[in-house]
Amino acid sequence: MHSYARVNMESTLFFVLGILRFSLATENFHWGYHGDSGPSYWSQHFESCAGKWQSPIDIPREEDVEYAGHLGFVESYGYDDVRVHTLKNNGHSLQVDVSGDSYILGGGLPGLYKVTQLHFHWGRTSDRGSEHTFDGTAFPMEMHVVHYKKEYGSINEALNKSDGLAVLGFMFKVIPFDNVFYEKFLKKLSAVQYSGESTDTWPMRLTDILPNSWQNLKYFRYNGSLTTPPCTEAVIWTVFTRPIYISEKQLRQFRKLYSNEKSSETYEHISDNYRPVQPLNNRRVLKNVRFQLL
Ligand SMILES: *[C@@H]1O[C@H](CO)[C@@H](O)[C@H](O)[C@H]1NC(C)=O
Ligand SMILES: CC(=O)N[C@H]1CO[C@H](CO)[C@@H](O)[C@@H]1O
Ligand SMILES: [Zn+2]
Repeated sequence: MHSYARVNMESTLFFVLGILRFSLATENFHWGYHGDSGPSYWSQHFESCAGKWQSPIDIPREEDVEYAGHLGFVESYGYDDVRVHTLKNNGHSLQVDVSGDSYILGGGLPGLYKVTQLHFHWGRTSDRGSEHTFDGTAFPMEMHVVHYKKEYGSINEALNKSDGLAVLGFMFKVIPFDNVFYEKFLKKLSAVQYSGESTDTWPMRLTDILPNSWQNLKYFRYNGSLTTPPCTEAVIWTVFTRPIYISEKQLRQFRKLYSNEKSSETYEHISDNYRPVQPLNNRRVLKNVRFQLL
């Protein structure tokens, strides 16, 4: 009796210490994109990052992508009313919070998905930066517009479901002149140079920073994950082929953001904040139209 209780107490203690050690290790780990906090270390702290259905992926050659006409086009409602309202530097990316009730549906999505935020991934130079690649080709930047399934009520609930999130991915391409729509919010970047800073923008329509008539465009579809820790496999990906155009000068403004807080002793720019492509592992990649001119 006596010794049983002792053994029991010891194992409880071990168990508690184990949890403590695990959570301390996880809390002390500040994930990033470089060195020993980079993508190849994430799975030591976030189990899902070693999963079988991870993102991003290299989208195979067009000819090798299965055509699934039943997908049709993604529809949206209220998208024109969605306002970009807060820009923030979260230390990993430039994140844009939006306001307004707006949903996407159709396009083979199993329900209504509510828009919540968008953010960007970019390279230090324009030969890289996107997370998804098209048959090995990277783009200088990629934007992710994040939605969660309305019936799950919140993004946290949705993260626990395999169809919880729907993310729209858009690639960027460099042109020799500025994109006037981006100029509007790039003007605000000086207020979010350091990690943790945020600023309200004057209301700007979400559709202004997407490609024209994006709903009628060709896309690739597959099941995957968040591309940042905790790498949860809860994302239905829709990656559009038509790029958004931007100038080199405008891209440079993203590259000037810092991943450190203003009070830091050393500063590093947020750059190459993309995760390398992950194995496809027999997943299907679909396309909604057979041919489309850009
Ligand atoms: C994604 O997963 C769902 C649920 O398992 C499945 O019905 C759907 O066909 C999958 N999509 C693709 C493109 O494989
Ligand atoms: C898909 C998924 O992540 N499901 C998990 C939701 O939460 C329950 C309880 O914590 C887990 O058991 C499921 O695996
Ligand atoms: Zn992203």
